[in-house]
Amino acid sequence: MTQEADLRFHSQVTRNSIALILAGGRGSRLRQLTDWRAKPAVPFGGKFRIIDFPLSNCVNSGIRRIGVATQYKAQSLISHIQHGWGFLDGRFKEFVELLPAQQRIEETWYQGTADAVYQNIDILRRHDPQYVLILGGDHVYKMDYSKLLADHVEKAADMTVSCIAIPAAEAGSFGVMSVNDDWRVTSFAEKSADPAHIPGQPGQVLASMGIYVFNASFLFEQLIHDHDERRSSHDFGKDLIPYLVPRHRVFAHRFFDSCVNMASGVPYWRDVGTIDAYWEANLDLTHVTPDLNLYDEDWPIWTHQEQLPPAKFVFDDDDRRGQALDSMVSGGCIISGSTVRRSLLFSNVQVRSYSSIEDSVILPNVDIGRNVSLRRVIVDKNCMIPPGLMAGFDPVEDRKRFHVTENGVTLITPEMLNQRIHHVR
Ligand code: ADQ
Ligand code: ADP
Repeated sequence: MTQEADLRFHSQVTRNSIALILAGGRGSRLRQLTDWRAKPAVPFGGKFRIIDFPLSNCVNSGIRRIGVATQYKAQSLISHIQHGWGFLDGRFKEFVELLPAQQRIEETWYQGTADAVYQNIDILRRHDPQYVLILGGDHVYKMDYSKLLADHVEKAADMTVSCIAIPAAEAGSFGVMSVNDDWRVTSFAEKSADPAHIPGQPGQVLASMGIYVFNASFLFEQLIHDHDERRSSHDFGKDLIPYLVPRHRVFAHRFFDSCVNMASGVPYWRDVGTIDAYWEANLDLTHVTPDLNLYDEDWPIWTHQEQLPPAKFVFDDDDRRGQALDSMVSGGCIISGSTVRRSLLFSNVQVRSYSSIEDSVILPNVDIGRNVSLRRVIVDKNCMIPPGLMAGFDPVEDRKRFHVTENGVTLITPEMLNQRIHHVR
């Protein structure tokens, strides 16, 4: 195909597609960070929330008809989408539509992931798409979905699962597949203790990314069939894919072929599902050449941007310099007479005199008092850190009030401090 014909083909398949982002999961391994918000609403990268990544991937790939299925603690997720993504409001038939679990078809909340799609089947049908792209709302990555869709169409697949090679030791949290020479899926096991290794690459398995393309009419038929199956838990990974693999044309798509971010030659796809992984992925962004490039103008990550003044670094009354080194500092922050090193500060963080912040991730709207020392800490949104607090130096002491991970990262939330900033900015 010429490049022009190729582009035309891509834009035709994306125009005929609708994306459904499953954003209902709790993400309980993120501990208290998901006590009050769904995992897709967890702030990431100084300005964003996790859901901004799949949403931006859709828009940048040319998919502008998007549903977001919400369930668990959805208030801040819904408000973020309304504020940040309201520009896709249905004009020109482009939209981001919120689909809260609302017992429209069933008298139950969404059960498995397939049920979350089934319960919106009439809404999907009404838009009459040719292809349905199903995405999780839980991962940070940049991907051109138009290449995935084109691959699906070219192989005349009924369903395509996007995949990535991962170490076999991690396979227990994923669906793992085997493929033949044409990349047709020959077996699929969800969260198996004994997954098939990639031939010729011992120690590596081909994991499902939870990203699926279906021919729309095929999806609707299969969802109805699965819904009527009493033994099914109505989950794509547990029930639907293992049922479809031996019976229909299910293909795998290599993420390698559609990944937009390959800074170090390795495709970037992060779960950020644990406090340690979350801390590491955020701090990685402060490095000179991070694995995830947020400054790429060809594949911007869109979000809800508050109108905020620039970050400010000032001397205090005792002539102590306020400074940040090897760090990222967002709008509305004020650092006075204190030092921030190797850290990521989200919007509206104030750090007062004689304080020191190192290797830490500070979420929006946090006030850090005088003489505070924080090291390897995550501070949740709206915390008021009292003067003199030390955290990240003595795990035994920290465990009395805060959550400390195996790798020694300390999580501090307003509930743990018994102090919350009340004015919501
Ligand atoms: P898990 O990661 O265990 O496995 P799951 O908990 O089913 O996935 O969540 C998938 C996505 O759906 C997440 O974005 C979550 O927020 C959302 N979700 C979960 N329950 C929901 C509900 N009831 N309503 C709406 N949204 C919901 C899946 C696949 C594996 C694959 C991994 C990749 O089953 O095969 O390897 O994703 O991470
Ligand atoms: P986000 O960062 O996702 O905007 P917030 O900290 O603003 O999260 O909280 C998300 C939602 O949970 C809000 O509706 C907030 O009022 C609610 N919430 C947070 N903490 C508590 C609490 N301790 N008790 C009851 N509701 C809470």
